[in-house]
Amino acid sequence: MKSGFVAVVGRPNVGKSTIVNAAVGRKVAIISSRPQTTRNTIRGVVHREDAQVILVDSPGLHKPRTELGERLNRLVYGTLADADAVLFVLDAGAPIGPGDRRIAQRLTDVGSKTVVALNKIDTASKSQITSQLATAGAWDFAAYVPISALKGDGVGAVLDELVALLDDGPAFYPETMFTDQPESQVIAEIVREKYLSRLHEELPHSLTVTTDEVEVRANGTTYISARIIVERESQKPIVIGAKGELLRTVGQEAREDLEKLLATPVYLDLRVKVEKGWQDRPQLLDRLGF
Ligand SMILES: Nc1nc2c(ncn2[C@@H]2O[C@H](COP(=O)(O)OP(=O)(O)OP(=O)(O)O)[C@@H](O)[C@H]2O)c(=O)[nH]1
Ligand SMILES: [Mg+2]
Repeated sequence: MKSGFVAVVGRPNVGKSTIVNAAVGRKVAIISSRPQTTRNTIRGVVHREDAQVILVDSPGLHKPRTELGERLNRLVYGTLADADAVLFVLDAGAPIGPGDRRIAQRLTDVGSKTVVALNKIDTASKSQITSQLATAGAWDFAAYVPISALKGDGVGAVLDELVALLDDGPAFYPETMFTDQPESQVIAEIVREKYLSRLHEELPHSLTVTTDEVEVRANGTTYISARIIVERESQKPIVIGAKGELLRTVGQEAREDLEKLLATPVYLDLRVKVEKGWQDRPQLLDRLGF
């Protein structure tokens, strides 16, 4: 069988995580309409008859403005070195810009075997798609596939192109495994996802979540305690909401997802904490797992 690791790269918000979820066939990465949703590399495992493809989802590549941003970019470029192939994602609706060119240059320099997915074709016009393909075609990568990850169109074709670039190898993961994330990370990400769509402007970037405790109690309930961390005292009341309403709604929705995931009743204890300027504090970033 063919097998290998594929780094999924591209600018923020182009749909990398949506593609990974569609290819794996279940939700392994959270998704939102805001850039910088993904903050860790997440492996999603695609099991096929003829191949095992491990898609390494990563944070969008952007001009870093904080220590966190720098770390995320380094993380992504680091994954290229270990990858057998690369899936470079473009947004069909947004003209190819300097950010895309920088990534393309990097991939060419590293000599990565690359498939380009032109995503979101469901919202782009025919002429937009043609002109994007013509521009990107100048990079001379292995294949170019127009897709809509949202509708699932073309995702199989992308996988076929990637498999063609991989060598024969073993299955790295058992068939029952779809992601490499520890449970505590999946839990924290689910809580963060519930906030992303509800907060405006800069606040989503100022928020992170850590799981402090996961314990299955004698009565079969999983007790989970998680902390929502914000950067400023003024952000705390926003995250909690009037009369605690937002915190309650987020807790409720996250709990429903977690009960499905863990197949047990869940007691979710959420607290909000201020860590001043956490995105620029190296030691704190270490502790938070970045
Ligand atoms: N119309 C349309 N929207 C899409 C498609 N794929 C993804 N999206 C939307 O694009 C937004 C971003 O999707 P994500 O998968 O979170 O993007 P990402 O590249 O992982 O973003 P970061 O992790 O922030 O870098 C979400 O609102 C998705 O629903 C698509 O094929 N068509
Ligand atoms: Mg993502």
